[in-house]
Amino acid sequence: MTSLQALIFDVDGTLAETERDGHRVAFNQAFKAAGLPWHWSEGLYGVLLQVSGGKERIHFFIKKYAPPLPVDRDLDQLIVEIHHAKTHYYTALLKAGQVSLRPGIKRLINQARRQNVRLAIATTSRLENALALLETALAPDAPSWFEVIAAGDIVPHKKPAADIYHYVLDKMALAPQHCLVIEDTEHGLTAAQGAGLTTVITVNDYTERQNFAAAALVLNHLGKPDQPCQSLWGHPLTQSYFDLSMARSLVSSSEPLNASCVVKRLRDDD
Ligand code: XBP
Repeated sequence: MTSLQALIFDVDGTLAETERDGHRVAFNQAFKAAGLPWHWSEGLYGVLLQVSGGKERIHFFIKKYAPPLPVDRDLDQLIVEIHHAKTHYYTALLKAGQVSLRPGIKRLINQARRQNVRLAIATTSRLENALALLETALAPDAPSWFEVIAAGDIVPHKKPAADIYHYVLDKMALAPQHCLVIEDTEHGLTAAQGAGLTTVITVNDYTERQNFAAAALVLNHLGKPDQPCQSLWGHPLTQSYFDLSMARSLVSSSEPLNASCVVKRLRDDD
């Protein structure tokens, strides 16, 4: 039987809804500060999200939409500067407490820590952003709970390439069949699947229409006592939240999801 040894979390959209009111807002602040008349609306940002990584997203925007550009500037250098400023605005937003965790994230992480299930992060975003989110939304020492925090340019190819997940597996010296990934996008699923990892998807407004046929389970969120989750694809749920017993069932070859699980009572701080 295969045993669950680690949970690997994506960050943006999975740990917290960071894209629309976080990254997008910070990009717009950086454009304004650079004197550029660019604005990424919520709708446009949904299109731009098909490209992972902030610098790559700006490149894609310029190529696809040909916005006004300063004539006397090196484009690559300009993008690096905008992205640097954007990181500053984004982390300031997190530090101002603007972003909170999605339902059930804190509970699942706490349960994993209590049961010695190892934890890791695999994100396309910059390391500063991932650390700031963990520190502000989870706990000041939360980064130390994660054995590996793989972020941004640490690998040559961002999601949907599998590089970031191969990197995490390598660092943790784990085989993919002992891990479960929590993701929110098709790109993330493709990346995890490319590394042979079983994946649970928690959708959000930007990703709910994407193709998650390769996921083990698709939920609206992980669920918590006063906010039960719903299964959108995979297995019908017989409990109101996703927990380690379900994670174990998903990675185990001999234990399919138990349809007779009962709703459990959770502590409020879970
Ligand atoms: C989300 C992303 C990132 C952020 C921007 O990554 O695609 O590009 O939107 O991050 P993930 P940076 O879902 O893998 O966490 O500006 O720091 O690149």
